[in-house]
Amino acid sequence: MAYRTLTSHDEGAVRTLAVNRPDKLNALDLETLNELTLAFAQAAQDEAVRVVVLTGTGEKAFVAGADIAQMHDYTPLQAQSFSRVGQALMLTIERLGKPVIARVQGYALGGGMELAMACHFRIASDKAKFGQPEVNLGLIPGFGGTQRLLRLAGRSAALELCLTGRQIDATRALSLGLVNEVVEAERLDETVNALSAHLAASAPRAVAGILDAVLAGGECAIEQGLDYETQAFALCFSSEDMREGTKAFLERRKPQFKGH
Ligand code: CO8
Repeated sequence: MAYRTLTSHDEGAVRTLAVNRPDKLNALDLETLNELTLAFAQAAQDEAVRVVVLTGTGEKAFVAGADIAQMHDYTPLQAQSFSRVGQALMLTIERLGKPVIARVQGYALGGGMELAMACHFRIASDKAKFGQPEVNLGLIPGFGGTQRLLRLAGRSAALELCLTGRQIDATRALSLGLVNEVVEAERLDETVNALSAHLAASAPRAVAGILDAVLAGGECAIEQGLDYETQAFALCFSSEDMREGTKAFLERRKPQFKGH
């Protein structure tokens, strides 16, 4: 499938999607949101894809936010629709059932930070910058930023970043729990590749169960969350990989997961 605003390439079971508007610092216009939604839906359906890496083209930006030029003339109803398209994309990513790694090499601002927060891992270069600068535009985050930042980093960080609109560097993002790891820019690809290879070799039924139990179960009362965990746990027993994983342990060898 050819995209106008994205690039997509597969290496083994890892699909890398890159927002490809480097002259606009990969800002998210409506077409990009729609193409990302399609690309993630296809990655979800394609059994050969076990892990998705999401990044931006060029060194300068992961994604510098929603496209301000496009938003400038929006009516409230267009803004509502734009926000809903963005929020649906973020939910599609979050509930993909396969791990999604944000490879953040530069600016992750506004909608870009929201996009990174919808992913399951954020690996950042030491040159990355994060922020929710919407308040500086007379706006608030509209792709789920107030909610995901609150859940990832707590109320004080969410209020600080959203109310000041300040940029923070990767080290501060790490200290807030916003990113998983910060590495030198030159080591970003090798770090992302090692993580994606590790995840791609895992049993997909178990991986999907963990994502579901943590993400869906984590939003409920503990009794319902525990029920999610029980259902996901039980479902693993339908997979050949679970028999293989436990057998390999008993036979003191490494498991060979086949994805069934
Ligand atoms: N939208 C559109 N174009 C952008 C954006 C953006 N978010 N960011 C950068 N660009 C464009 C610039 O206009 C410029 O284009 P051109 O060369 O045609 O003039 C090009 O990218 C390069 O940018 P700069 O010249 O500004 O590069 P600098 O190195 O000087 O600055 C910055 C880099 C600091 C990242 C700067 O570009 C910047 O501040 N960008 C905007 C960051 C921002 O405010 N992001 C938040 C946007 S609002 C948002 O994301 C809301 C999400 C929810 C929406 C839901 C609404 C309904």
